[in-house]
Amino acid sequence: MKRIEADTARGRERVPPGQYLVGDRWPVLTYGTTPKVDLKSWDFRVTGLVENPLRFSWEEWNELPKVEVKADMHCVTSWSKLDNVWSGVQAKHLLKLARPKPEARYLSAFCDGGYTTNLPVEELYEEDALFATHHNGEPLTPDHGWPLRLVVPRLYAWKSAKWIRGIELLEEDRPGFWEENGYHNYGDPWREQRYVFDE
Ligand SMILES: Nc1nc2c(c(=O)[nH]1)N[C@H]1C(S)=C(S)[C@@H](COP(=O)(O)O)O[C@H]1N2
Ligand SMILES: [Mo]
Repeated sequence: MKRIEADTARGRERVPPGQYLVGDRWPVLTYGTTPKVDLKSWDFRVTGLVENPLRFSWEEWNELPKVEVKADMHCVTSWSKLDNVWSGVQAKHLLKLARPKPEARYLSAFCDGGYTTNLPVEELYEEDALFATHHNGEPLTPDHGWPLRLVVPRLYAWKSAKWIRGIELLEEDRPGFWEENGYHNYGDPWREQRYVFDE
């Protein structure tokens, strides 16, 4: 398995301003309740502005090549958890399979339970962005996103959608759940882009 040590901070201060460390603890941050997921009806889709729309059953998903990514996690509510080892499918591998059209500049991630979040497409071409099934060698627990979550370590963790079921590639940006409810549209922890009024 390919191993990636993410320099999520890109040479800047490792812990972004205004964050504190939780050590080995891993808080659960969910709006609402943990959805029940049935692997028999589960699928993962790549839709919208792609040359090759994709749909995977759980069995098909598990045939995809895996990577391991070591990365930090920064929640907008100020906790950070360092050195998480995630494993799963590298996001850019999936994009290569789906072949985004030139006009696809944004994407919306959609989840069981109805949560959504938006990202510029280039964020999923970063080495450390992945769709993770495992954390520190163990399958994700239901509260942390089992069976699959997106992990985008360079941005605040609300972009790391749990229980993800797919991504839709878009020409125009489409704010997700928290982005519609006062969080910053992009969410760079090193620029403290927490809320809509932060630059
Ligand atoms: N589907 C879904 N994904 C989500 C959330 C959520 O409420 N629903 N919360 C986000 C927030 S605000 C954070 S900080 C992280 C927390 O992940 P954790 O609960 O595994 O620590 O998940 C993100 N992904
Ligand atoms: Mo968060």
